Amino acid sequence: MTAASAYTFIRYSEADGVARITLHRPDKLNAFSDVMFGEMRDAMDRVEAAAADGAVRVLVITGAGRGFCAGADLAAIDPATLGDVDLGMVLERDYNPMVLRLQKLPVPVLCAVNGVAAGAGASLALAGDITVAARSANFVLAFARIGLVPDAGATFLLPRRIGRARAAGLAMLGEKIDATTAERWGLIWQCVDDADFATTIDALAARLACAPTKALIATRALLNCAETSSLADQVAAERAMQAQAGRGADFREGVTAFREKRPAVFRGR
Ligand code: T3D
Repeated sequence: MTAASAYTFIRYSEADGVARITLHRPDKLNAFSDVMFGEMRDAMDRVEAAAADGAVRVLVITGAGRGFCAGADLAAIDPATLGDVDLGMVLERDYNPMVLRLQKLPVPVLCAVNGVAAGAGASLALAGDITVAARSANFVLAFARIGLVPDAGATFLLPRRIGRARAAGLAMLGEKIDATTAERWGLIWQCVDDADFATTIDALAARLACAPTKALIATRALLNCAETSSLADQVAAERAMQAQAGRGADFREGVTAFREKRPAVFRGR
């Protein structure tokens, strides 16, 4: 079943268990705007609603045109108000809830980085569960170039993915790294040739749409709490999550399929 709808600055569709949000402001490399944030909130409401009845089991986020997302819309800033606007409030209202909510969605989030990901656009690219980039894409922590600090979770995610030295280099020098380097450094899961990008994303999304969704979401929660917990706390958390997974229909199906030497058919329960 396919359902698609157009907002102003994003496109949203659902088909075969896959929800897709396409940032759609290609002439501005999909820079964020107030309207886009509102549309993202609405789209995430829809993902949650569709996930509740099992119609959606993965969310793909990508960009239209040659960019993934260029971060904050710098053109929208009124030069007369520079220095007067509380950017902290802007983060609190728009960026932080978006990033935090992505990590709370009941389905895995696949960020498909089709082109440049800059500033908070790079943060968004890292905020999903799995990030795959086209070889021509690149990542630039552009914040220092305009006198800002990295935001939207970048200072949390970057050092954990690539280590402090590389995180500091990227954030303080504001240099671009290409997708091949991003993969080599462990910033993203995979970099694929442009010609294979769309099919790779579709195949990965289809695979995640047939995965044991609840177990994947519990895995995300465990990976997230591992960032700050002790080994003792972490094995306790694994115990609790595994107890839950062990009662799930997908575990029964997984073991049955293994014994019957056939592929498992997971229902995400
Ligand atoms: O206020 C708040 O919201 C606080 C939160 C801040 C979070 C942040 O994200 S701060 C960081 C903001 N982003 C940037 O600083 C990135 C700015 N863009 C660039 O550095 C470059 O455009 C890129 C490295 C991303 C790509 O370079 P390139 O050469 O491939 O493309 P381009 O020619 O620079 O850009 C193409 C068009 O997109 C161009 O428009 P034009 O001149 O053809 O009409 C350019 O102005 C526009 N564009 C690119 N980035 C933005 C943008 N328009 C508005 N805002 C942008 N961020």
